[in-house]
Amino acid sequence: MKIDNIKVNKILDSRGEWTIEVEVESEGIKEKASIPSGKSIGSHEVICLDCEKIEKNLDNFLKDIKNKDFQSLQELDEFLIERAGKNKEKLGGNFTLGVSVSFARILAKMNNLELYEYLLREFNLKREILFPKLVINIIGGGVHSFNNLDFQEYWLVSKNEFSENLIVQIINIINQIEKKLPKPLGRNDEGAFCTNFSDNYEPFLYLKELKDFELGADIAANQITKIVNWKNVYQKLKLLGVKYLEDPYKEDEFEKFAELRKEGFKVIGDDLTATNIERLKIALEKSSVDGVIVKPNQIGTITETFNFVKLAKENNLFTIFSHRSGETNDNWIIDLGIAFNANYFKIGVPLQGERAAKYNRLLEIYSKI
Ligand code: 2PG
Ligand code: MG
Repeated sequence: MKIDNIKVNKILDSRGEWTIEVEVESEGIKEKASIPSGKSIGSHEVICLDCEKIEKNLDNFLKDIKNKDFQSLQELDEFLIERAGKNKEKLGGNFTLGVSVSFARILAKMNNLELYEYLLREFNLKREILFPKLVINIIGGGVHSFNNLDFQEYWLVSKNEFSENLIVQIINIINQIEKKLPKPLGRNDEGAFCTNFSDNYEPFLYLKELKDFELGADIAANQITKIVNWKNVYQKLKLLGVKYLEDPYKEDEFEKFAELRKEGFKVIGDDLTATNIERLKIALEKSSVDGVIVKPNQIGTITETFNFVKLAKENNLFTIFSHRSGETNDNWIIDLGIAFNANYFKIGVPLQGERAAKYNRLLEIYSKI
C-alpha cells in the first residue's frame, strides 16, 4: 500500500502548549492521530520536534515515502525507524508515532475493523486480559502541580478490572476526598487535586482504607533536585501501606530499583525503561522492576511499543499503558492497551475532557466486547 500524502497540523494540548496532529492519506482514505507531550520527560525518550521543524523535512520525506509500497504496519514502522535515525532525531518521534498510528487506522478502516481489532490481527495476538485495572492519580505534586509536594502522583490502584461501576466508584471517592481536603488550590495538569500538605506523606492519609483499592505513587525521582534521604522516605511509605512505586530513584539507578523490590514494593519503571527495549533488557538483567509504564511517544512507533511489551510480558512484568500530562482528545492509547493486553491503564481522573476521552473509548470498547 502506498502513502499518497502526509500533513502535520499544529494543535494545542490540554496544557495550552503546542503539539502536533498528523494526517496520512492512502488509497483514498485519510486518518489522523494527535500526539501528547510529557513534562517530566526522561533523557532516554526519543526526540520530539516542533511542527515547524517537522514541516521543513516533510517535502523530502514525502518524496522518499511515496516510492514505497508497504504490505503491513510493521513494514512502514521499519521504514520510519530507519529514516528517523538515532533517537528519531531526523524526523521526530512525535511525527513517526503520528504516522504509525494514522496508518494503522487506515489499515483498520480498509479491513472494516476497530483499531484494537486490527492490531490484534497485525501482531498475531489474542485477548488474554479481558479488561485492565486502573491506576488513578488522585493527588498531585512535583512538576505537574503548583503546591508543596515533591512526589508527582498519589495513586489509588484498583483491585478490580475496568467497568462502568468502577468509574462511578472513582467519581464518588473523588467527591468525598474533595470535601475533606485542606484548602484545595485546584487541579493539576492531569486533574489530580493540587493542595498544600504538612509533608509529602499526608496525602496518603486521605487515600487509605478505601475498599477495592491499593496505594501507589509516581515519585518521579528524576525531577527531584533536592537532597533526600531515600531510605527514610521508603520506610515511611512502607508504614503507610504504599505498595506500588513508579520511578523511586533516578533514571539510571537500576541497582537501587532492584534493592527496593527486596523491601516488598512493586517497583515500576517509567523514565528508567522509557518504552525502550534496550533499557528494558538492562532492567531485566538487574532485576530492577516488577512492572513497566508503556508510553508509545517515548519510543515513536507502534511496532517498537509492541516489541517492548512483548519482552516485558515474556518476563512476567506487568504493563501500565499511560497517558502523558499534556494530552489531546485522541484515544489511540486505549486501543493499543486493549490489543497488547495491558494489565493497567493510567489515564488520570475522568473529570477533564482529554482524560474522559480515554474513559469513553474504554466504555465504547467495553460495550462491544
Ligand atoms: C509520568 C507522566 C504521566 P509526564 O511521569 O508518568 O503521568 O508524566 O507525561 O509529564 O511525563
Ligand atoms: Mg512517571
